[in-house]
Amino acid sequence: MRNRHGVRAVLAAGLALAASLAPNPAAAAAHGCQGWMMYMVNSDFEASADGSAVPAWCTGEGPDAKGVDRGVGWSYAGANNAYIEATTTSRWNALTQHIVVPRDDTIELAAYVRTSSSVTAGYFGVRHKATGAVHREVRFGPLNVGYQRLSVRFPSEAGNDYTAFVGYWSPGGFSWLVVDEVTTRLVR
Ligand SMILES: [Ca+2]
Repeated sequence: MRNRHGVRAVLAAGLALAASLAPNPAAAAAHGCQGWMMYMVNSDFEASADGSAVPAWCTGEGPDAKGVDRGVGWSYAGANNAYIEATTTSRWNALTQHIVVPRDDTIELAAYVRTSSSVTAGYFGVRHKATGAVHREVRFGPLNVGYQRLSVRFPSEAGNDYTAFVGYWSPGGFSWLVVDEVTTRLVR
């Protein structure tokens, strides 16, 4: 298993002049961690000014590091992916984005996720935004043999907002999660 710290050190030392990526207009127009209707904004994490922030996503759940890997070979598709990296805590950390549902329907939320071998309590799904109550979720981990596709289907009610989340309870010590291509679609 590659050491993410090592990869990041190499990046900092040798790729300081990495080519900038094409901006994502949708991400630039978004506020905070707000999606655009039922669609995820910056769903592929290709929009990232410097890797320290995750445009259109909220990173406030949990104390550990979150950001974007830019062009370091960790993505599922494109050049970039988002990451969570914990060192010594045993806390919940997650990336989140709100989904605004235009009508009653069924929506599938999917993502590609990979983790260190120590991650056994990962969760991916949606909450009710207003209450924070989990609406649908799947548990995962470890996903240490490569990216795996996760998905949940949830009934949606017009006028209710939901919060998509992907994260894990850190086992303590060094652990990480990488995620890419977070998408939604109507299920017919
Ligand atoms: Ca990507």
